[in-house]
Amino acid sequence: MKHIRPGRLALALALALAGCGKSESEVDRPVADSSLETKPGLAISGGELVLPAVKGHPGAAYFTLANNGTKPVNLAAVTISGAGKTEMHQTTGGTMGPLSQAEIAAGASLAFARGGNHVMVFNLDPALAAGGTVEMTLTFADGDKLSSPLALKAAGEAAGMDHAGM
Ligand SMILES: [Cu+2]
Repeated sequence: MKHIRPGRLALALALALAGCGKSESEVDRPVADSSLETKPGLAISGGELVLPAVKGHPGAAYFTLANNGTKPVNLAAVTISGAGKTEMHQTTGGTMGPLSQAEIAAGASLAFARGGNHVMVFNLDPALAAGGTVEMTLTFADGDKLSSPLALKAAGEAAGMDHAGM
């Protein structure tokens, strides 16, 4: 489990609140940081964060990570701006449990999708609302990072897995 340093969280929150959706990539970042947040050959698509029906409950994030590179990659952790804690989960036989690391072979992709793998998102900023975006950062076993926006969705827009009962 990786803890978000308070300073980093505050910065991420400020970026999320200042951003107006599509212009997030235009936000100035220190040069050293921006080089860490892209990983050649990898692409994130369909990123969304389904907000909990009841504030204070966990939400769930979904996305697809495609490895178009020539080497396997190991996804080790996911962090999301505006969230206190995240956990990768996998669903097997109707039971969900922690997913500590996921290897994606060259040419393969890994889907976090409703009813399957998902990222559980705890301690969400109560100010987050459907229609906005937050920034997700993936951390790989080799220390590389990759960032992508997640579209915020209301719980009602989610079909399938319900985390509110947990
Ligand atoms: Cu879960």
